[in-house]
Amino acid sequence: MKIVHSPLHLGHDGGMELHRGELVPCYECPARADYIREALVAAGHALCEPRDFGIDALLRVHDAGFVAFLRTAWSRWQDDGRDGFMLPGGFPARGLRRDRVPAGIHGAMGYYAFDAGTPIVAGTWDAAFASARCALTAAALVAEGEAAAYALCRPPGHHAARGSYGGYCFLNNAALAAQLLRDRGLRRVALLDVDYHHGNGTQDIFWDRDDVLFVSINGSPETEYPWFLGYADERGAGAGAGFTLNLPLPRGTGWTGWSAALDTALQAITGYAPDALVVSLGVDIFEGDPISSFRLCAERFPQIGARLAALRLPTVLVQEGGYAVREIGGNVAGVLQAFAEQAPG
Ligand code: Q9C
Ligand code: ZN
Repeated sequence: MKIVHSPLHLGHDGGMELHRGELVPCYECPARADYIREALVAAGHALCEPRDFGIDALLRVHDAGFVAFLRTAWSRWQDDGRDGFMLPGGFPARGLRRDRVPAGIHGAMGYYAFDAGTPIVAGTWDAAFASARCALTAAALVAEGEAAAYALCRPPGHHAARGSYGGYCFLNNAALAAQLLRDRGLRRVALLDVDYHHGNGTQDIFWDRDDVLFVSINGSPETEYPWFLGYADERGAGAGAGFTLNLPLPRGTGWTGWSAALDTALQAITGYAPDALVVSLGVDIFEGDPISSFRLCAERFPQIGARLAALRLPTVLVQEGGYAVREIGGNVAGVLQAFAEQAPG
């Protein structure tokens, strides 16, 4: 199957994240995408570059002010005489104003970010925009008749909301893919997020809509990042009431619990009778992941792929997390296997 990927991801590198009280090199590193690309090429998949899309494509799911912030953040940081990497030092939490975007770069960063784990460096905007174009291109390929396509996105996207970034994510690649499918005439899109972490950004974007069903299997926010979204009682609002489904699971969940949640998720998707499927494919559900706690062994990934492919829906797979760098390529290739067998080329 077609793998859409851009080398521009390499520019998003060198930042540090605040992780459990320490500044450490980001777990979300360039080698992740390199290992995935190598494994997929070795498995016979066809690499292609993303097409051109303009900023307007991003504004289908993101606020203009937010996108402008991301696009200009690094040059504003440099104008402030700084180098290295950007992290915020404060956020508009309870009791603070959120109706004004501060004029200075430090305040603006705290306004748009929601954690101190998502550094911006010189190449971040080009990488994030290219990552978004990969997802948009994969969705366009599927809208044009491919049975399935995979976007090798880096940086990932599912934590990025309409107007905020965090969790290693800047632009919501999967949401952009789902929106493009809608804009190309597919009437109902199901978005299944299997990343270990809850896709708070995707949920935010589609919260009040019934044309995109958001289903997530995620570590319980009681103990897991992003902590403030991803509970089972979040079901959507307005026209979107009933079109969000979260299936939170406790730390340490293994295949029995996870695959039962997948059954529930697939049942909800089938009941929705969508015209297409977008998968937020995080492989940080792997037992060897350094920042996650589910216990799925490598053999489970082909099984997951087979169950997704069995839906027989036009499918856009979008890379999200996965930080066990040495095993990441094999795990992603495992998921894609059944799709490739179904639709060669
Ligand atoms: N400062 C994805 O898998 N780690 N993102 C917590 C808090 C954040 C994971 C550190 C994990 C984000 C796409
Ligand atoms: Zn994750």
